[in-house]
Amino acid sequence: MAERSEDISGLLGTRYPIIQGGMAWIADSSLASAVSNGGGLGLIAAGNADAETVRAEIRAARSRTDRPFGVNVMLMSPHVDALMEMLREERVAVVTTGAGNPGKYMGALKAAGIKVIPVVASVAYALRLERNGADAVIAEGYEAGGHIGESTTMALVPQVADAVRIPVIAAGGIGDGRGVAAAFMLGARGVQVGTRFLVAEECTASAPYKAMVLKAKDTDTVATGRSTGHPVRVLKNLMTREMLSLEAKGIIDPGEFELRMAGTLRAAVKDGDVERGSVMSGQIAGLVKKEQKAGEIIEEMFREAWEVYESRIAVCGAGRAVPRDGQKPL
Ligand code: TUI
Repeated sequence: MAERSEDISGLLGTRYPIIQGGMAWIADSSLASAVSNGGGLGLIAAGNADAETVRAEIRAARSRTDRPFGVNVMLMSPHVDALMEMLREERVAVVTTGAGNPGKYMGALKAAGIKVIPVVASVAYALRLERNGADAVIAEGYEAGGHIGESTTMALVPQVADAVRIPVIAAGGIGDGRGVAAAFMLGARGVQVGTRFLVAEECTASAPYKAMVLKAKDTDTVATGRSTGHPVRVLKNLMTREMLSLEAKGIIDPGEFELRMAGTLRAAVKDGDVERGSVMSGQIAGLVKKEQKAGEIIEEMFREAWEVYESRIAVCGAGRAVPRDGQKPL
């Protein structure tokens, strides 16, 4: 087992301890191979795609990179059983999971030599998956885009890090080197970044989707779908105004809500309909200001993380035996 103090680059076989978020419809072989070539772990998001579509993406990624990459499985997918079987055949390096419990697939994936890294939104769930054999967990906070839990990254990461022995990867609200440094201070041994990679040059999301992320302010995301029990963070637009109003009035039942949302992520990502579509994004969109190559994003984030660690740690007075005003410490 890895030493407790090591970051996850050894586990992942990457240069840097960073995973790209498994963003449905967005995270394809183009983005995944660019992130892997840039020193992180790229992910292909299976979303609701069928197994053969995802297999083709895996093969396309293999033609673009020799580095390891992974596949994110969204456990609410109707194709999940066939997907898991295909992933074992393809022997992908890493499988991350979201929006559900991967417990029943864990044994078979591990037997095929695949590293399994589930996303968790609570301590209890992290502990359960550690017992089931997870290689690491991604503790994803409320700041994240897409389907979200209740706890913030700031509160969730240290509590999960205290509870489990496997590495914890922080996700939700991490968009630059300050976020990376903060995540490690909270006990994480790696980060997962989604929103910042939405505007990577190699990201194939529609131009209007990218433009909306680049223009977003700190307060521009909202969580729709609370009434269904599956809140989803998106950028505010015509669709969110309509759906939030229906939810607030209590005049839409969960089934009808899900029906109306079907296809809206695809509409935003592929057709560029950013008014009626779901423009999933994390709260950190407000600091994402320029399009860059995925590899540049990674290099910049880790360079900044070192710089801010060295410059900010002194500001908080860490290690100061006597306060600056000369008084005795409390
Ligand atoms: O999965 C995500 N984010 C996603 S999935 C997605 S696709 C989608 N599209 C439309 C509607 C809904 C989803 C978009 N964004 N993040 C990982 C994540 N997983 N966040 C929270 C969770 C989670 C929540 C509850 C994982 C497990 C869980 O409970 C499992 C259990 O059995 O207790």
